[in-house]
Amino acid sequence: LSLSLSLSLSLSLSLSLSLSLSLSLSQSQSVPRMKSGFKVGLKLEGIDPSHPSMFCVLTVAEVIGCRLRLHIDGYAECYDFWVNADSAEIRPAGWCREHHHKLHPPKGYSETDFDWTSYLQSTGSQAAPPSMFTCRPATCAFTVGMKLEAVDRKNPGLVCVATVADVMDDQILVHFDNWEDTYDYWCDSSSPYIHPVGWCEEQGRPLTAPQGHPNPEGFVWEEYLRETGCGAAPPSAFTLRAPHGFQVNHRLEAVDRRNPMLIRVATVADIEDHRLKVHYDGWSTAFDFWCDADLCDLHPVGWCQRTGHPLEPPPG
Ligand code: MLZ
Repeated sequence: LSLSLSLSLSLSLSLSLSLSLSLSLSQSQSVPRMKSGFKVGLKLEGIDPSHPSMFCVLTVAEVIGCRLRLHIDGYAECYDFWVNADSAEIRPAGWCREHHHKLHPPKGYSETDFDWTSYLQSTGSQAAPPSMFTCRPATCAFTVGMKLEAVDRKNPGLVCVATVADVMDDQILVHFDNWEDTYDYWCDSSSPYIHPVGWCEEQGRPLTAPQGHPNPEGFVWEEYLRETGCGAAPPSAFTLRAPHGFQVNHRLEAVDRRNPMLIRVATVADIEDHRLKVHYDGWSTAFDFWCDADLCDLHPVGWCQRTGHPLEPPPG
């Protein structure tokens, strides 16, 4: 009796733990509603993770559960990357043209002579049908060209002058004025990293002027907006999200950062309002890392089993 009592106790405990965890998870982290239909060889369009401003021609190189390894056509395999099949960053062939985004063609093709129909024919391949992509009808109040103040996520101590460089559904591409696109990132209107014009002044924090600004210490928004002929993003467009619900010691399943093909048993080691520190169970704390709570590579306990993905247990 005591055994079955403690068993059912621990079962309900783990149930309530995973329940509280799934409440704090975003759509991209939970078990997808549909089984993914992606097959090796199918072609598609998507964002190059090392150049977030670029949409590229991609091929499915490997499928594990509902995760895909994508190859950037014409480029070395070392640029391959993993996404969830329901990622917002992948789109069917023809999406860029239809939505007026520039498509970066495979190496060896110029922008003007790339054409999906002849490319599929000459490579003897097929495009992933639109029905395989998760549809995202959401919108946002930002438009391309609007200015804002944004955290440079590669230098998180800096809040810098930035511009909405692109919009896709409810996501905006944050670009830092006069910097290369390697600092760019996609986020939605509830991101804790973006603020309206004037936020730094209000908070008594320094604002980093655009690179090469003649007087970076004396940067004045009014002048800059006039000079660039741009408008500020309206404060109402920003919708700060609630803090996440992760708690220290919550268990989860997390993609291995060094070998993103693998998913490991992990534990929440520390928390902040919008971030958490992930520890891989059984590994040195030297591998612990801080990430945003909405990172697509974090999943609830049971996710691997339910999506047909191997789970790396703690070593030993
Ligand atoms: N130390 C770096 C900071 C770059 C900051 C860019 N912010 C968008 C450099 O000067 O290269």
